[in-house]
Amino acid sequence: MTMTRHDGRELPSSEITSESLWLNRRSFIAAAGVLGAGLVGARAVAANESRAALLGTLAGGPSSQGQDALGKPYGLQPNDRPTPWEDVTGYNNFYEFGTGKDDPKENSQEFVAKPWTVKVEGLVGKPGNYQLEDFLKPSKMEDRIYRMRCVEAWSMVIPWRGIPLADVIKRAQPTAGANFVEFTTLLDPKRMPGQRYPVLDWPYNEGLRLDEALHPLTLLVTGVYGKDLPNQNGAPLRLVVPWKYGFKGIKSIVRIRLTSTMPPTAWNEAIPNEYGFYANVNPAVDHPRWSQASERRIGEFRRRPTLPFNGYADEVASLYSGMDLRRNY
Ligand SMILES: Nc1nc2c(c(=O)[nH]1)N[C@H]1C(S)=C(S)[C@@H](COP(=O)(O)O)O[C@H]1N2
Ligand SMILES: [Mo]
Repeated sequence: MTMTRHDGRELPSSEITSESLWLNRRSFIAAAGVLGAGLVGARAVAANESRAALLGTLAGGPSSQGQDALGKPYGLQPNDRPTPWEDVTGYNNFYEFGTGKDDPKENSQEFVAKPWTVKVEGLVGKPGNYQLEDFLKPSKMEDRIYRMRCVEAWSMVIPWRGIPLADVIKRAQPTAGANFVEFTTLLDPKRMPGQRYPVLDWPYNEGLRLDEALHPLTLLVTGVYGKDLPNQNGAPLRLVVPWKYGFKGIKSIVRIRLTSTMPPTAWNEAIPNEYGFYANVNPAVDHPRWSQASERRIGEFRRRPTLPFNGYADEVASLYSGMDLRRNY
């Protein structure tokens, strides 16, 4: 087996860092304690079930000793352990490849995420249509371990690799009227079989307020566990916003557009009373159909309390001062 590194170099399997080595190298908890955690409750849903039934299945999406871009430790909590590779890459939400948790891995194996182009457009002084390699080249790759809390009340701890979204936005030079950033997933039903079914109004789209997009915790991700993103995790480029529910982390991005008004977002359009634009992790505001007060960490059996802003309140709560977070869910 060979693996292409993000700089394009082919790595022989002897050079591919195994999960356990990778963890040890970073002086994380010995991988032994992390492995062996089975999956509970994974449920496959046929891709052609009725839209209502499918929508009903979306109930849902963590700190370390790392340094963040703010220059201070944002640390995993002492009881946060990186979720095993098998779970991070085998228990997924990516409806373009089916709605079951094991569908994305199973149905995305033939997807080829190369070559890939990313458009940057809208209210910017420097729009562009970039080959992914050129798009990434000016930025420094960073490794960040973030908790991910799905709105379905499960969570993981994932070692991502990527670049600050702020780099990309600043390079594009937003013009005076730019207030929001819209992201769009590839639309290609030939390559993304789930798009042949009207589960969502394809292509999947997402959005952030400009200040959220510029926040140093917000990442454009190209890798996980030091390897290129597997297809099921959103290859070759996806968003990660750790204080928001997982559905904000749009996968396989082909377009980034700066806008003056709040952009439409896939889940908000589908079920507006359940999924808002902000989608900040908030244990005090329940989903209409289940509690958000606690979560199941994949691989663990006892539920744990969900933290405001998914544990990143010190970094991001000030973005929302003066806002009613019950109304702006
Ligand atoms: N394009 C697209 N992006 C998506 C989704 C999707 O169905 N399509 N699912 C979202 C949801 S609900 C979650 S929880 C995360 C899951 O990311 P992961 O599978 O890498 O853990 O991806 C998000 N990004
Ligand atoms: Mo999710």
